[in-house]
Amino acid sequence: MFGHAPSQRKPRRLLAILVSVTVLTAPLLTTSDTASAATGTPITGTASGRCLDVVGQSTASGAGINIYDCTGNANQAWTFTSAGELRVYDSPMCLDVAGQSTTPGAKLQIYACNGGANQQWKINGNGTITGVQSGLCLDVVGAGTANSTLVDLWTCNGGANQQWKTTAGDSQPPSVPGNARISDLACDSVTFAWNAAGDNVGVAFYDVYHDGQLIKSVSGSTLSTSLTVVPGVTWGLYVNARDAAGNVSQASATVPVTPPQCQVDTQAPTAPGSLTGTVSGTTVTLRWSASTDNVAVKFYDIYRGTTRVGTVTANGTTPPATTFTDSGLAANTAYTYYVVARDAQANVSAHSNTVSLTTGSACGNPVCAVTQIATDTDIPWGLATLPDGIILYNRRDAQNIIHLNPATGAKTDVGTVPNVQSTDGEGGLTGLAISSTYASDHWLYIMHTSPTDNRIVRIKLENDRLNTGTEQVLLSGILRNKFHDGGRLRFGPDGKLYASTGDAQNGDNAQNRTSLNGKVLRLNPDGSVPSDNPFGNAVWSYGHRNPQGLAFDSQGRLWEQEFGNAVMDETNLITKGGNYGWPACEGTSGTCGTAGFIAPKRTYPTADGSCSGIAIVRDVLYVACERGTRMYREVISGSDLTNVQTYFNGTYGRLRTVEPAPDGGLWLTTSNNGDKDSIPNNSNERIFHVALG
Ligand SMILES: [Ca+2]
Ligand SMILES: [Ca+2]
Ligand SMILES: [Ca+2]
Ligand SMILES: [Ca+2]
Repeated sequence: MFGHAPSQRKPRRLLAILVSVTVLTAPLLTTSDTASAATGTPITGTASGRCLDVVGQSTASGAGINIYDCTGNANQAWTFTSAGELRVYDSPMCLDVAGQSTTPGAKLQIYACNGGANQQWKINGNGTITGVQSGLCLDVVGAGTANSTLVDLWTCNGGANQQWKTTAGDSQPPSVPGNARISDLACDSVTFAWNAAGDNVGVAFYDVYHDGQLIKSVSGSTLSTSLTVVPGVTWGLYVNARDAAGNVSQASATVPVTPPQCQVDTQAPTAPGSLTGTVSGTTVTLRWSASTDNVAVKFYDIYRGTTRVGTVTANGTTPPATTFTDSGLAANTAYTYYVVARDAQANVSAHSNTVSLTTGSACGNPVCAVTQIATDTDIPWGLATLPDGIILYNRRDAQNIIHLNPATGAKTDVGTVPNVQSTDGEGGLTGLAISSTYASDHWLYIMHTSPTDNRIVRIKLENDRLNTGTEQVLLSGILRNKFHDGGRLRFGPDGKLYASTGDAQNGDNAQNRTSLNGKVLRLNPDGSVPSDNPFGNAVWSYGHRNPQGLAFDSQGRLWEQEFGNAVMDETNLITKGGNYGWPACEGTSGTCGTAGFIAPKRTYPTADGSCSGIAIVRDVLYVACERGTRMYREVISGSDLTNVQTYFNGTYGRLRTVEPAPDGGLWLTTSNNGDKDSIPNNSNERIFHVALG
């Protein structure tokens, strides 16, 4: 009866790899048992988690239909055709209602495809599959969930035994929800609404986000929802449509919202007291006593002379710290400091007392002098150093690459990268890496968003100009979205090119090893897939949400930095084929105990983190954080990160990219303005050199 023998056919995965890794189609085809690769995709019962299955793997007309453990075998591989058929097997048979019955309880079978109305089906946005002739639902008999429970037709009743998840016939995402808008803005709530998106099958859900963070998902019939918001805090709201097959639309336009305060507060905090400081080499550490406020102290601003050099921030209901470290000062120099307190409504206290401190004769600290080497009106993203010490960096929204002499600050535009399109969010011209054999081949490796996808290309830099005629697309088809576009490139000591890709705002992509999204990818320099990759495609590790940092330590191990959703971010030590848990697990929050999930080496509350780039110098990890407006220094000790220290907290604002500099120090870039839009040159950013002790 069952006949579910071990696979007589290759798993479907092979086919999906061939589709998703476009550059590799030919080589794999020649080495694979393509004749036995089943076409089609599974149809999974929501209640049972089991697959719609032809009983006994029979290919004979009249063979029945049941649910069974998903095997990837050909008797579970369905193709939804434009005629509304659900075909199975390579010599196709059709899902068929026996005797053309339209009565509840009608038997399902396979039968030679004949175009009959009893072989036509509708895959609905609510997860049901209905017969066109009968209007009845595909139904697991008796709401059973066990292997070999038969499937028949029954009156649609909304039961979970009538809901199916399938990508059969639907790889087409919904259209973009239109006219995103807000109304009824109050201090702690707002109504967010949009126009319905279209889809070839039906919109199953709308996913509502702010700034890359999923707030909630609502049903496909819902076109407005009330959101809880934070008084005084600006969010960018948007919505994506998702169909039952898991295809996610591009995002709506972003609607900014800044709720008013619930109660007006005009009373400033008390002045911070008892400011003292200690000096170690060229580093000053300040301490003071806490201020009080009628509501709450939210920030302390630290001034050196008359310049604000840092801000420490409250985290939820935890008050801000009362200490600050000012690093990278000049030697033998006197500095004066004071501190002020601020509440959430910008009431500023009187100054604390002032302290004067004189630095030592030399930097004896891990982090020494910070020198600004350039400014930019766009977002510096990928940054790399050429063999001659010249910096190249990508301008994310302006879409060009700049040649920067760090000694003089002189900048030259080496050219615009073709076919770049930002996403009114995080996409654009992102990762940059230089060929390990650059002196002879002049290749620049570039990751960017295009109008259709994210992709990795290489272009030769010749005579200090991008020769766009040499462009080669190494890997395309990495899904894009407004946020979660990943974007970092890094060559490993093994000569392979590693890339970090976001989940394109669809967590299912991260666990799908045939998807290029939510991954660390690994390619040969010519874009082909290394023969020792774990899954036969470009995927090196999976279960990632939005990784934007990659760096190798002295043992050749790969470290990765990844944005979480609303709870925590993470630093991971990447292993071949590893599963890092997203979307079930965010950092150490959620369903993280699942066998095979690899835990992060360190997590960060998103308010203290939201870190993008990482660099490793002498086995110390440096982490550049955006929302956390700081750089972490973390010592790699064995497989752990120890002696974690925070630098530049609020001194330079949001930090994007940190890279090793040729002199043993770091390059460090900011990302303060215009980094959530597609508008070029609306930023005011800085590039620093950081000397390390
Ligand atoms: Ca669709
Ligand atoms: Ca107050
Ligand atoms: Ca993880
Ligand atoms: Ca911009």
